Amino acid sequence: MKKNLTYKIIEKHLVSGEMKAGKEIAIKIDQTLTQDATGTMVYLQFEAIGIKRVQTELSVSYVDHNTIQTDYKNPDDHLFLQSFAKKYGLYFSRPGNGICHQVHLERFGLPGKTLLGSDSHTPTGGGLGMLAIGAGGLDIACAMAGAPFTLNMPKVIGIHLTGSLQSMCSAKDVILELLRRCTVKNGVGKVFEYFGDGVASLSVPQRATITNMGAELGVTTSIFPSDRVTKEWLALQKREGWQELAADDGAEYDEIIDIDLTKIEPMIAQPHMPDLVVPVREIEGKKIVQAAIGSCTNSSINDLGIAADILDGKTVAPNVSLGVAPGSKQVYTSAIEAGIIKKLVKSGARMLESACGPCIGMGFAPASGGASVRTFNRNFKGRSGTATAEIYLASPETAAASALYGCITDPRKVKVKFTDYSAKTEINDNMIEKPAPGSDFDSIEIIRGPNIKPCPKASPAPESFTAEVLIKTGDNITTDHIMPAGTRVLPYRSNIPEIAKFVFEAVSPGFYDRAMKAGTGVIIGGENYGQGSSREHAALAPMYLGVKAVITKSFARIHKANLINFGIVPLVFENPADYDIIKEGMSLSFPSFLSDIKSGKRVKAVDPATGREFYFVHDLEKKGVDLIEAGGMLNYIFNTRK
Ligand code: MIC
Ligand code: SF4
Repeated sequence: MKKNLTYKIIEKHLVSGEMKAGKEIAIKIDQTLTQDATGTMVYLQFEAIGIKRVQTELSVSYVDHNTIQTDYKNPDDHLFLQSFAKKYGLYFSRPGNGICHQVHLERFGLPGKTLLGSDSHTPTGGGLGMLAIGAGGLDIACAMAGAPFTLNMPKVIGIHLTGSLQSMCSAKDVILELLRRCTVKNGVGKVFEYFGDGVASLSVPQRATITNMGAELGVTTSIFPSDRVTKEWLALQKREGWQELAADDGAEYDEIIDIDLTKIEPMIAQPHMPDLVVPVREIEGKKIVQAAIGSCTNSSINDLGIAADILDGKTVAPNVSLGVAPGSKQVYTSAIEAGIIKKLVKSGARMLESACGPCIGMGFAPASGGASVRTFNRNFKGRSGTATAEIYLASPETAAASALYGCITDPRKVKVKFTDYSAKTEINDNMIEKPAPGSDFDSIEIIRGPNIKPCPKASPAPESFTAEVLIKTGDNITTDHIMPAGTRVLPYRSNIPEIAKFVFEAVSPGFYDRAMKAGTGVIIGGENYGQGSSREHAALAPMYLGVKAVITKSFARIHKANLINFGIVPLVFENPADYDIIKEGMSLSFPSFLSDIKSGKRVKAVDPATGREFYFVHDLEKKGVDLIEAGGMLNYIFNTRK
């Protein structure tokens, strides 16, 4: 059998299961990463599991999401994370050192390794030939404790690249084109593996832009081969550990998608979904109030350099505020040395911290009703911090050209000769703390501020219950809808009772009060429920509010796993027409809930008002059933240990 690269890496890491698409497998995890907004819960859970030191080859704790620090909550989290890393054997990337995915790519990622991260854009590492997967925090805690990661063996889709990009067309346009073709929901259960002659024309950061935003396709991960380009890039980073990795010639793929890079043109995602993609030329001229360059998708030195070269000697349009956030301290200092920052600041750009910032609604929100062109990866409604804002996603070329002209602009109208800044890379790891050496870890004290509350546990699954339908949503509900982020909410990531008050806040005001009153609830959803981020708070907080089951037409991968980890059953309508019959506010009785789950795939519910029966199905395998029965992963671990 001619093997694809994904197959080869999984085979090397396989702990159990059969490598057949859709079958449950478990793989060894070499590296983990967390960021602060998900990390505090991960480490509280790791503490609860009770292992003394991390068991992976390498685990890194980053601080990049909550860096605004309007009060004690965020800095308290940072101190907790820092002290935790020291005690348990992790590297700690201090606030200011940059966005986890960019820093991990630069400083830790290695071809052929598996990486599990508590952030959905962990597949950025696929740009280096890693098998890098985003997951919920509890899965990361378990991987750090040495447990293999369980997933369904994905289908592998070969993305066949030919040709090379034309001037002003970029890697971002490639992934936007794929989003246009495949949409946000068709990647579930798949890996996108890139191959073909076109690969060599893309740099590692360009590849990483593509694999990063594969998250928006819903794929398990995306991966590029590791070739000479990878080797040279790692050498630039003064890193060792390169190895050549590629699919066998003529390798088998479940499907092949052809992309001729030469034909790619500037693309843009319109509000409010990353797959509402059109060529930039089709919506040229739309006035904007803001442009932003950065985020884990496009914040490498060349991304900033492109903007600087376009804006060099000119001034940002008077109606536009341009924000630039370098992806890492390394990018920032290198860009200073290369003169990029000077060009940007002279043109009127506002330099932002090396952090997620506006991508997750932490500052730099657009004006009311304003349009903003961002090089980011998500444009869900309200995520920017302004409910009425219109967020467009595009390349650095398009964002900079639009900032210059004050309206959405096809960058091909700007004539610039770009400099390749990658050789300017300056290395200095002084903001990365190494795990403490020695053996007196017990004496290291964990610093725990008042906002850090223990992770709540679910109760074991009941045999029967009656629940209120707390909400009925449409398709493509994101985790930002379920558990919003931004300056008001993110500071409570370590405090579930408080953050639970924000569940479905914008979609269904009063959800929290209804859930508290009902005591036991279920959620009804449409297709691709829970797409977007890996935040387990979107499962943990509903669990805390008494949600026992989420019943949908289909689920996004990470959210579904998070629900199971916290003892909430993900169910799918056996008869999709029942979606129209079940209404918000009605009751549903589950007369034999646990027995149904354990004995087969069908769960029965009854409307007590009419006696009408409904059937829902689950696809849990043995481990999933055990987790539900126990009331989630933490209970399961404790029970099996007894
Ligand atoms: C995001 O981009 O939505 C986030 C914020 O990075 C999340 C993680 C989180 O909610 O903390 C993600 O992508 O997983
Ligand atoms: Fe941070 Fe945005 Fe990337 Fe999420 S998508 S990790 S918020 S930069």
